[in-house]
Amino acid sequence: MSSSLTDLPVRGGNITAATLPDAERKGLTKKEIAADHPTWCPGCGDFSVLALYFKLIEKRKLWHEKVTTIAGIGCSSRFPYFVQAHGAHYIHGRALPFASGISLSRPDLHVFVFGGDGDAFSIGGNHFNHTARKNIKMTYVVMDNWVYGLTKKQTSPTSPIGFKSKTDITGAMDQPINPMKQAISAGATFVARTTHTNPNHVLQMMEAAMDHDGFSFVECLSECVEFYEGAFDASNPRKGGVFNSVPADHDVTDEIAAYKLAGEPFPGHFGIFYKNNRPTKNANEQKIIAAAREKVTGLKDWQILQKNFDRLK
Ligand SMILES: Cc1ncc(C[n+]2csc(CCOP(=O)(O)OP(=O)(O)O)c2C)c(N)n1
Ligand code: SF4
Ligand SMILES: [Mg+2]
Repeated sequence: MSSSLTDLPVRGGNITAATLPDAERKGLTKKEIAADHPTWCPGCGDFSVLALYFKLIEKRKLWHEKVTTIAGIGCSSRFPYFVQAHGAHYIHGRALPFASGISLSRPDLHVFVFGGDGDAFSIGGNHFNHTARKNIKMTYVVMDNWVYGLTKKQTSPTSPIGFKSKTDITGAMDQPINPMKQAISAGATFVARTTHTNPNHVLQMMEAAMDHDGFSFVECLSECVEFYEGAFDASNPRKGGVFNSVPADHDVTDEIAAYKLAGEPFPGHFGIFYKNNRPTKNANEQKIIAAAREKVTGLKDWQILQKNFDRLK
């Protein structure tokens, strides 16, 4: 543990415990990791995702200086405000490139990105595809509420056909994106689906995603009680719906089988649909860096970089 972290300022105090060996440090409590009081509407599904993120941090002893929480813009993307750790509330749709830079330059960090369906699949749609295909190590949880919440009810890329909103007053007419199919076909190496109404399952999925070495994507249904109330009732046993886990015999390495699962009509299944161990961009880049270092012993990193820039002149 680097002693330079001792005085690292964090809202609410300094990380004094960071000087202890890892084994002697206690996991953070919810009190230590919770920042501002969430400003979401009472009953919003996003509360439960946040509470389970705190649980994950506590359970896995992810200390302040080892975790970063990034988001774009939207109700769901307010997430980092409410977490007492390093992070950023970044530009709408641009959370993934920002998080990619962090992941590639700081392999010691757990990089988590949270956001909404609009942020992920509208304005951020291209970034989603490229981060997935590059397999950059991070966990991306999309809190899908099938609507733009923050801007007060516009059609989102996941809104079902017929959904009436301020941008489709007679009902949405465009084919919605299927986040699971999109993630699998873009090249995400971990693809899972969960819902805020099943807390244990959300925690399980986030934990499995965090342990995956690569780009892990979790679609988490998160109801917007203000602008799309009841959207997910059919997946909630407390509202007369059904919560079906991914069948026990599903082979998570079978891309075609995962794609088929993803194509089932709502409420479909919940769990890990797909997983593969393709090398990450993080690992591939490290190989190039190591090879470059071998060739130019005795030079500092910035001098190697400078040499590369000079070659471009
Ligand atoms: C460049 C840019 N375009 C548009 C907006 C307006 N805007 C803010 S959030 C948002 C959509 C949010 O929807 P979603 O990502 O689904 O998040 P939710 O609020 O539903 O959680 C839009 C269009 C913006 N802030 N920046
Ligand atoms: S508008 Fe919807 S998504 Fe936004 S905080 Fe309220 S309930 Fe949640
Ligand atoms: Mg949304």
